[in-house]
Amino acid sequence: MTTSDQTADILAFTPARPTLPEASGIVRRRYRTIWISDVHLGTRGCNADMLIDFLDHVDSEHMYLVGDMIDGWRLKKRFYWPPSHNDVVWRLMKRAKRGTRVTYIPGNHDEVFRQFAGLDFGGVKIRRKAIHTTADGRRLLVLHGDEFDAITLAHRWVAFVGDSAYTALMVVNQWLNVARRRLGMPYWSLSKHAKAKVKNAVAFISRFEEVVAHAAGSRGVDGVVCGHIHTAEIRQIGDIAYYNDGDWVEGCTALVEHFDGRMELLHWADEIAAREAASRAAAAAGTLAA
Ligand SMILES: [Mn+2]
Repeated sequence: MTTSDQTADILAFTPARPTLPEASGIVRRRYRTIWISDVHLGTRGCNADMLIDFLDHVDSEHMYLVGDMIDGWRLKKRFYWPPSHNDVVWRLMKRAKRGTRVTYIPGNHDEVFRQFAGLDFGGVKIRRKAIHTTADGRRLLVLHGDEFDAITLAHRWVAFVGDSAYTALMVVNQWLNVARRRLGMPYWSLSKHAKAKVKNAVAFISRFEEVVAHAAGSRGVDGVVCGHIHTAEIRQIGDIAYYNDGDWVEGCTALVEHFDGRMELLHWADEIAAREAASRAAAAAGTLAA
């Protein structure tokens, strides 16, 4: 079975209804734009449950899927596609149907979709890159970021992020965090420890950010949004605003644009922890009142 057969299968598997229905009775937070990437559907490391929670709590006029949404490399080795991964695809397709302008920019792990660049699928525009104009009139180049692997060597960090030892670590991380949540403890991230394990990971990452910003500058835009290195960031580099929306393997972050053009990184594990703390406080107050 080829990767593109499997890709076609995934799209065919996407059911009329999600296994987990969309959460009802939630007033969704509205943003002008949402960027997410590096979801790696088709791997055990993917935090699909947290992404589903995110998708059920937010809405936007524009949405960019900035690559590595599906991990074709991993799927080729071993087919792994639990119902929650279908639910993510279902929710993204549903948004496009509801009128969100969705642009999908395939990355290196889902490069099989790059052959469809220029086409529209179910209201989703597939492109190699895009220009997004913010509410305050800034032009942002949106691309995945693997284009710069050869120059930056950041792929050494990404290769570590993609290898089986790291994936195993992430599975442990998930179990650990399920346990921590049951105990009312906040999400604990392994990324600092993981980065310390790869010699020069921090140098690769900052070099990547500078090379991408420089490339954006030479294209005459005001900023750049990318993913790929699983390191969320908002950083001014010379005249260029550098934005990285992070990942949903470990960081569980999204980049959002508010209606005035202001940009923000959302750390969804922190948002869930804050929501749960608030509901515990409300329950405790209710108990006291009664
Ligand atoms: Mn990538």
